[in-house]
Amino acid sequence: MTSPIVSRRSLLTGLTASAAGLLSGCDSLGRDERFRKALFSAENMHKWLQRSLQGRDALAHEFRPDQRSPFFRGNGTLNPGTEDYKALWRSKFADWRLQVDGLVDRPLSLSLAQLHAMPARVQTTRHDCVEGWSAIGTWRGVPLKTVLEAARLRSSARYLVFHCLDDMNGSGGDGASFYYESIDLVDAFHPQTILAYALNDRPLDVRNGAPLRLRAERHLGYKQAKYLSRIEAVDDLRGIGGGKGGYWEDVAGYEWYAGI
Ligand SMILES: Nc1nc2c(c(=O)[nH]1)N[C@H]1C(S)=C(S)[C@@H](COP(=O)(O)O)O[C@H]1N2
Ligand SMILES: [Mo]
Repeated sequence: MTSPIVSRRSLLTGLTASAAGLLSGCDSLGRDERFRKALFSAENMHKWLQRSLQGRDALAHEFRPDQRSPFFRGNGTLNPGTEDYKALWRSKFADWRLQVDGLVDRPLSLSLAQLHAMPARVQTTRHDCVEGWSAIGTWRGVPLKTVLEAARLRSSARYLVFHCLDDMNGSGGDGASFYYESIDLVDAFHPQTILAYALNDRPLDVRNGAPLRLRAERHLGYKQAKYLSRIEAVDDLRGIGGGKGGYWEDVAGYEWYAGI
């Protein structure tokens, strides 16, 4: 007889194992593209497992400040390097603004000083990059929820798109392809989702996304958009970029839902 009391861990292990069993045991069915898409989307499975077992508002682990990594390395763009960005940097970002628009009743254009004046959250968390490295750092910033409430997010909004200042093609011209990412409303209103302007008690370095970056602590590194310029509220991601909700999702097939 199996005990009716099942720990969350053994339930998770069991479910994961049976999901893996299903996947490997259904090779012939798995070759049917439509069937696989409908039933065996690892992304849907992952999302379902994480949210049903941990709850939508579960917090990412927070560390003590003395557990920080001695150095928080940079990854991806280390400096947007455009003329626009250089000018912003020279002015110490006094001329930089964060636009908040799309499906909001009150579009905002926020300066760094205005963001600094809003209530802040501080969190020491671990950043996990899919390329195989992690770092623990202390982030300080404004909860995204606060900004969305100030902008009066409309009830038709379903996703927030984060537009960045770095052009991944480096052209800045017609072929410009700026980094972007997106999250849904559950993550947008999660208490650890903040717009961070400081790392380890200092203003963000250019390497780590100055002047402002997203921290959505339940997600992998590539969701943590750096060099923010605009937050756009939308009801559908298909009209943004290549339509998959993020730069790496569009160009390299990364999963949009990068929950950890
Ligand atoms: N605008 C922008 N944001 C970005 C990236 C990027 O290249 N451009 N790289 C992503 C990836 S893959 C990771 S792991 C983290 C790295 O953050 P860090 O440079 O502060 O370590 O930023 C993410 N956000
Ligand atoms: Mo990454």
